[in-house]
Amino acid sequence: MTDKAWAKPVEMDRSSHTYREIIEQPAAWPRALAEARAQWHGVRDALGSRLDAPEIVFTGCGSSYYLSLAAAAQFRRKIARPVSVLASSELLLHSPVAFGAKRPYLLIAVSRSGETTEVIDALGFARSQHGAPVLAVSAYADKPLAMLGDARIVIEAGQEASVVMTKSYTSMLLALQTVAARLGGNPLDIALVDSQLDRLPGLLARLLPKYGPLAEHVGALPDIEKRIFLGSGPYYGLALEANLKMKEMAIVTSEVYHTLEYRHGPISIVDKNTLVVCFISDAGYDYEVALLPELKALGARLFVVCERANETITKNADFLVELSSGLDESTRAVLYLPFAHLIAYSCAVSRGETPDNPRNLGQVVKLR
Ligand code: F1P
Repeated sequence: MTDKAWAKPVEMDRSSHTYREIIEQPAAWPRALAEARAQWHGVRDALGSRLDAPEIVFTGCGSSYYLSLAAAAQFRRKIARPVSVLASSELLLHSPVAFGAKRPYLLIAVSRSGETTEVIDALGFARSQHGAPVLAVSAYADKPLAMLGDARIVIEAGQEASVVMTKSYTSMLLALQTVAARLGGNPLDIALVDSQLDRLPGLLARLLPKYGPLAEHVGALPDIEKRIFLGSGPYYGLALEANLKMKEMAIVTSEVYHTLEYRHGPISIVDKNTLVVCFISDAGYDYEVALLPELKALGARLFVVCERANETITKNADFLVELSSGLDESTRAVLYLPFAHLIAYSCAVSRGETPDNPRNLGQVVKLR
């Protein structure tokens, strides 16, 4: 059952800009949605019929690669065309085996900074070798990526002082959900999606005070040695990002899998010092929930985020976030991530790390 010890806030330093950027997501999201909607007409005018390319390819690095995976899942719900995702280095260096034969597509290049060398070089490769038009998605208008794109969506609400991406990821994901609806082209669906996305900031504003202390308590648990993140479908890109936050902020090893993949070998390491963070979907609900008692039987501590908890979840989740959003699994996807941000942040601070200055990391990877 849920550990009530978390009811009192964890004593920790919250003065960092990383923490501030995590908790200001309810304020950032309306801005991100407004920025995306305001720029859509410019994108449509700049790309014209090139928006109707037979395939869409996302590319990015690090968090922006994981964001691309999450965004692609959103796009596949709204458009009938193939949507592919490649880490920028794969597109740039291994396209024959990573992408396949040359074929027409629209490239959507994602980068918070707009300066990551691999993304910029991948844009140049796609343009010169594949003749692909490019939609750039970034937080900065005056950096190379946005300036090189044939069109751009700049989400200034995602601008961060932090090295690690938090609100930038969720803000750009919301922007891409806004674009996905518009590419679908149905005015009624666009209006419905916009109205649903507009509910997310208020939902998070309610959920953060309710469950944030729980996440911070879990991050600070002293006897956790292994940390596993599980997510599938629209949540796999989110689970990858949650895992990266844990690595980047807390400087610990952690692992991430498609939820049901976990049984196929990696589950062997689970013990009483293992925390498993599970992002429960709607489409996979019964199958994903069935894994929980198996993990508990092996001694794992379970942090479960779901829309609604059934009896199995309530019985097996040590720590439970029930979103009760009233939204479908894809539309509500961003709501899962802030709790993982707080788990990672709290774990970092409890281990004496400084998330504002993570070891071995810089805000941008430049190769020259
Ligand atoms: C991509 C990235 C980040 C990572 C670090 C280095 O940045 O890999 O995901 O956390 O900051 O850069 P960007 O291309 O989205 O600016």
